[in-house]
Amino acid sequence: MELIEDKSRPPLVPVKGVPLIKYFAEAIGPLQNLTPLPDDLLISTYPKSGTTWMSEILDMIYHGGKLEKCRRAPIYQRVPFLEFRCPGVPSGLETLEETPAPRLLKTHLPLSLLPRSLLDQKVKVIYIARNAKDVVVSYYNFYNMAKLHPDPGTWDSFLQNFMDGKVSYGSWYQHVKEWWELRHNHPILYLFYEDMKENPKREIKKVLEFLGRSLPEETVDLIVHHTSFKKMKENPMSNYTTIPNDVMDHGVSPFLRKGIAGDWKNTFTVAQNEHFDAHYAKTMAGCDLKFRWEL
Ligand code: PPS
Repeated sequence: MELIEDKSRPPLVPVKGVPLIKYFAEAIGPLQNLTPLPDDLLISTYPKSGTTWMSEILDMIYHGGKLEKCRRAPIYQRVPFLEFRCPGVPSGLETLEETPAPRLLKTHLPLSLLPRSLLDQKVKVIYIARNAKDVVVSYYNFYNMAKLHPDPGTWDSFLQNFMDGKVSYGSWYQHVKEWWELRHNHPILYLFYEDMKENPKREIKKVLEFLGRSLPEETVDLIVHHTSFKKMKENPMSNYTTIPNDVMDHGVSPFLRKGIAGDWKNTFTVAQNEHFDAHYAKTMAGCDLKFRWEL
């Protein structure tokens, strides 16, 4: 683990045209040597789309719903975040080396930066997509509290940067579309955050089927209960409060902030919404992906 004194808000660094957090950009090269194991499972999302929620669900599935086992470590140690690097905290690759099989892996990378081996070896993927308006509001709050990001500026300028793909991980539009298309030639379960909110049990059953696993009904109910927003928010092993305060400041905004569909209405102005909708219609034209903006 390296020690770097100044880790405050460095500017994003483009990698193959995709802006990334500076330290994550430095991880992309070494990550390309990743050797997947046959039973690895990749959780892929654009940021703020329900990654942590799905990670907790999967860890519970992998441990047969045994709570004590899922409390063994914080979520970012149980589910290594591949491109993660941060001074003073073990990197994603370092964490991965310590992780026994069967492994759960997390990434937000677009396909152009994903280690090729994950695609070539057909590593199973669970992709979660969330409507762009809730993503950008969640992302703005996250940028404010997670100090590895540059200063987000005003909400209005952040919204425009998001629409222009000038935030960390680049374009939401391209991300959700390219992973959607990948389902034609890769084993992917493509899920939606809004569906998980509407009926988590139904979505967990889809996950079980995709994994070829089964669990007793009462265990599935237990997983639904313990991965609820309320339970995860109060669980230090899933709420990121174990990360040093100078990296994530929960006083600015908690990591588990609101956990609902449609919260964007509390932040978007009418004018911003109209501007966003017009751009959205153009950018998503011809794509058969349909999102729900509220429940
Ligand atoms: S990250 O940093 O990209 O990995 O963030 P990610 O985990 O993908 O997304 C964080 C948002 O997901 C919400 N969340 C949940 N919603 C409902 N139920 C559960 N259990 C849950 N766990 C996390 C979290 O609150 C963030 O959304 P916002 O809208 O900011 O509340």
